[in-house]
Amino acid sequence: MSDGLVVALSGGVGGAKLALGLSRALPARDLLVIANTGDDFEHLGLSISPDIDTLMYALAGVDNPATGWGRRDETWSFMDSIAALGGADWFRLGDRDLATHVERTRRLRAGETLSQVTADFCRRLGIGPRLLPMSDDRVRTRVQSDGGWIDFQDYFVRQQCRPVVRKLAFDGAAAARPQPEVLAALRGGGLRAIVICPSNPFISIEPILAVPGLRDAIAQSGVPVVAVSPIIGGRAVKGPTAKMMQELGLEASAAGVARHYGDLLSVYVAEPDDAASLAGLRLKVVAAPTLMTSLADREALARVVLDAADARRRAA
Ligand code: FO1
Repeated sequence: MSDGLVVALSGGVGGAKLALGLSRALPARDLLVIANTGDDFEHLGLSISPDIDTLMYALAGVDNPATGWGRRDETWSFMDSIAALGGADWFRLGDRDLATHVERTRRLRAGETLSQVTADFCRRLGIGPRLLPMSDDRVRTRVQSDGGWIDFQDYFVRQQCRPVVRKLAFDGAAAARPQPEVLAALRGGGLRAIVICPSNPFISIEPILAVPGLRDAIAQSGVPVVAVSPIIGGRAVKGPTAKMMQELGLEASAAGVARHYGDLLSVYVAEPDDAASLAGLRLKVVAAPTLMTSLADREALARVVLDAADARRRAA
């Protein structure tokens, strides 16, 4: 008997930890993960989808535990050879990971959709839950800094998030069609909860919400929308979230993130110390440890999220 479908929105590393926790707390058929594709880019002639791959490797248990992205037990012969040839080596592509990009690029050129490629890769990796892109259409996150507009991976990796972020844009989002299965899942019956994983709200979750139809489908789903704060004590667990919030003139705190999501949220899960600062918000706040270092942490936080959603539904 299914308790209903859980739909999780996620970007890369931080979100993937909770997605893995959810995959261990739920039957495979009861979890659908929507991946951000705004980070995607063409590099060395390859179509690269970092957040899809980070989620895929995490769900398959083949992720690199040190970095959170790319594969474990990696070798770097390709990168060494590319550098020797004067090619770009700032975006590290391991030899095992390279196969994913080469085969995805080949299939996309052959006319497959990103969803079809992702579903087949997940099947071959033995992943049970559904992992789908937010859209099969091209969406590209761009960062406006003092020197002009920068492509996302150039900002995030090549320039290591140093540029000051003045504005973000999601090129193509307005014309992008929501991935059909994703939209059907959000609009269909049988939903239990919608989870916003602790990814960067601005560069990982916002692009998903910018795809026409998705934010409304979430807002009108009639089920609890539970977000986990990506900020602990004013600092992002990983990545540029806090720095970006300051640069965007927002309060870099758990409360600042909750305010950013606004009335989309029903429940917000944050560290006990941060939960106190959230008291003023008209939002159900659940205090819990949100730092996920072990697999047990990932599962525990997933259960906190699911329990909070179920409690919310009973109270409604
Ligand atoms: N992030 C880095 O900071 N440095 C890298 O060299 C790098 C390579 C890379 C390769 C494949 C992949 O799927 C992700 C990779 N990432 C790298 C992470 C990626 O830039 C970010 O995870 C997302 O785009 C933001 O969440």
